[in-house]
Amino acid sequence: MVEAQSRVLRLVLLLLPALLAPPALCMPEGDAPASYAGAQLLRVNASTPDHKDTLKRLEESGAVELWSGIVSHKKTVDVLVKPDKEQEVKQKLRKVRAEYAIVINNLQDAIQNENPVISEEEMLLLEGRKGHRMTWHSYHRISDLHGYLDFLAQTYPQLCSVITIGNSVEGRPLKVLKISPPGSTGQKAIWIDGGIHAREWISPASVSFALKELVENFEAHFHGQESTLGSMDWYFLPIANPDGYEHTHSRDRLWRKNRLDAHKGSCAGTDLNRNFGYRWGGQGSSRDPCREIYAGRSAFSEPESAAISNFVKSKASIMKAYVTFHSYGQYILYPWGYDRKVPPDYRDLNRVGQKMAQAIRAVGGSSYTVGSSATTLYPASGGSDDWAKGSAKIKYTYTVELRDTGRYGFILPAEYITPTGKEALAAIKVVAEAASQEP
Ligand code: 0X9
Ligand code: ZN
Repeated sequence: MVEAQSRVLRLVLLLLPALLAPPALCMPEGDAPASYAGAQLLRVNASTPDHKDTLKRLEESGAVELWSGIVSHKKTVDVLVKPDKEQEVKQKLRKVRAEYAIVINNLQDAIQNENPVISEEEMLLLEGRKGHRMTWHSYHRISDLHGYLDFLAQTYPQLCSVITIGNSVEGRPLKVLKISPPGSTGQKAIWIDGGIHAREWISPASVSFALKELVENFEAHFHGQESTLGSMDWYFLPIANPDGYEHTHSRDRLWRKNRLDAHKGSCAGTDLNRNFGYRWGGQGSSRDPCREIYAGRSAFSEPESAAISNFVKSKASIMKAYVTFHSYGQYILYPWGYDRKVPPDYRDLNRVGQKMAQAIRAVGGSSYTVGSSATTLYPASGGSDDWAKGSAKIKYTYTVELRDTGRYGFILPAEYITPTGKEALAAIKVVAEAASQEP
C-alpha cells in the first residue's frame, strides 16, 4: 500500500514539470529545417552505360542524390530529385531513354509519417514505469538512447557498463555499452556499431534493440545448449556519429556525414565511412568537402573515427569480430570495399555471412544478399570494415545494410524497428558464435 502510494507520488512529481511548463517551442533556432516538400524518390532503370553516365553526371552536378549508389549487379538506381530540378532531370533521363517509376511522390509526407510522436506526458509515464525513455516503436533522440545505456549499466552492474571512448566534433560522448557475461574469460571480444551514417536511423534503433535483448533477456540468449556466446565480451556503440544523428532530427532528415566545420555554413561534414585509415583516399571517396563521400582532410582526421580505431586497436588482440550496421539494401558485406578483391580467408567470411542471411530469413523472412563490398555494391575506400580487417586484423568483419530494398529507403517507418532489430540480433548471434570459436 505504502509502496503503491509512493509510486503514485513519484509519478506526480515526474509529471509536474511537464504540466507546469509553458508549451515547448517546436522550431529549432536559426534557419528553417530542410524541407523535402515535393521531392521525389525515383527508381530509375540504369541498365546501359549511357544511363549510368547520365546519373553520375546528374549526381556530380548536384541535381540528384543517388540513394542506393550505382550498384554493380542491379538494373535500377534509387534517385532523389528535388522539385526545382525535376524537369531538368526527367528530361535528361528521357533523352537517354532511361525509364523510371516514382516510388515516393512527396518525401516530406513520408518523413512526417515515419516516426510517431510520443508526447512528453507519455514519455514521463514510461520513464516512471520503466526507469528510462527508450522504446522500439519510434526513433529516439540521443538523450533517450544514451539514457538507456546508463539505465542498463545501473540496473545490471554485474553484467554491463558504459565506457565513453571519445567525443564527437561538437563534443557529444561516444558511448559504448560493454556486456561482460559471468562466463567471459576476457580473452575474446566482439565489436558492434551503428549510426556511422546519420540518416540511417534503423541502424542505431536495431543495434539498441539487439543490446536490449541480450541484456534484459540474458538467460534466453546466453544459456542455450552448447552456446559459447557467454564466453566473451561484447562492445556496442549504437551511435557512432552523434552530431550527424542529432542534425537529422533537428535540421535535415537526410544528413549523412559528421558535422565537421558546421559553423562555416556550406559543405560541412566528412563521411566517416571514408575516413578510416586503410587505403584511405582511394576509389569511391572524394577530396571535395561538398560531396557526400568526402574522405576528410586525412585518415582519421575526425574524432569519431579516431576514437573507434583507438579503442578497437587497444583490444585488437582479443577482437574476433567487427560488425557495423548501415542501411539500406539488405546486404551482408565483407571486405574488401576499396577494390574488387577479396581477403585470403574470404571463404570463411562468406560461409558465416550466408549463415547470418539464413538466420535473418528464419527470424524475419527478409532476404539479404551476401558478398564482398566492392563487387556486391560498389568500390569505396576508407570504410571502417576495411580498416578492421586490414589494419586491426579482425577476422569476422562485416558491414550489414539493414532494411529495406528501396520502398522507403532511409525513411523506413518506425513500425519496422522491431522486425529489423530481431533480424539484426539473429545475424549478430551467428557472427558472435563464429567469433567465440576462433582461437
Ligand atoms: O557506402 C557506404 O559507406 C556503405 N553504404 S551506405 O549506403 N550505408 O552508405 C557501404 C560500405 C561498404 N564498405 C566499404 N566500402 N568499405
Ligand atoms: Zn551507411
